[in-house]
Amino acid sequence: MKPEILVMAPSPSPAVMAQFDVHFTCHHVWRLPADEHAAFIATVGAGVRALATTGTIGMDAALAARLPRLELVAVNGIGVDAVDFELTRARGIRVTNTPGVLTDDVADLAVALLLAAARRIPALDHYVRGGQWQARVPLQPARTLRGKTAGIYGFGRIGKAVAQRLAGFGMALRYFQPNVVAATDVPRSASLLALAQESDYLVVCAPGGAATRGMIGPAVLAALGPQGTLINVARGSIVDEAALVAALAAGTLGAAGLDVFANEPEVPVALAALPNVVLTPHVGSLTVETRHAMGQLVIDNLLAHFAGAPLLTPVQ
Ligand code: 8YV
Repeated sequence: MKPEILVMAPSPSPAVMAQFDVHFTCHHVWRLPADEHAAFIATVGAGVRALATTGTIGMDAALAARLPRLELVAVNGIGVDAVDFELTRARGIRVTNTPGVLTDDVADLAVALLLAAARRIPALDHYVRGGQWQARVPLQPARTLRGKTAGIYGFGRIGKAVAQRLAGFGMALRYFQPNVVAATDVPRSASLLALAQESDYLVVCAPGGAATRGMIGPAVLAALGPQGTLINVARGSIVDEAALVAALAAGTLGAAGLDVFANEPEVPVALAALPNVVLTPHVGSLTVETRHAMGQLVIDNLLAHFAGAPLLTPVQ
């Protein structure tokens, strides 16, 4: 008999979706409207041995309570901050994620947002499409990246990949995270506040969760300053979103490029109304190639688990 798994979200890769159904008896939660999810999970949950979930859905206590035979949570993403680890530890449930395969695309998007914010691409696109060019509306020049400092908060795989790319633009680099990173030429600032003070661009690449919640608040945003730009491709929870909107609206922060938000898919109306922000809908890893690789890693972890083999990318 094939193991039963609960699939919370689809992969855009047809090959990945085909493998799910070949190897497992799948309960595809995502095929139902959101208001039917709880009832569906209550019906099938008793037989479920593994959960295929995403970085943002994760697994909370309410979901886990419906899955009494759960052995493995396979996260299709690098971030595991939405998984209740106290609970998985207590119940001996293993957890996997998809590190490595999404690094380049997420770093690319961070750079794309930085460039778009620095060179004001969305506003200029609007300027051309809206006929303002033809109407000869005066344009202010943007600021160059060359010689400016990018501070990277969270210097893991993605942070390092962002640094590598930005070095190519002639930017100076710094980083901050609590533990010192060995074998890097990039200097570490004394604190997150110091990093913001020393940077023109603050690029957030840190993991979400309790340790980073609200770390980018009024003081850090003020330190980044009126010429400063915040880029976030990590988790919305790291930024105090109300403080961010207030700083951008008041001009005490220059600009922002955001792929992640505190309460996705909700985006504060006041944030979306600002001209000095570039917004994308949490798509750092959303390319055909990367989503296929992530989905394949989910499948391979599931197969390894049910074959009694070592997990490929265990978190716990
Ligand atoms: C995805 C992510 O949005 O990797 C992560 O932690 O947030 C993203 O890549 C998500 O997990 C896709 O399933």
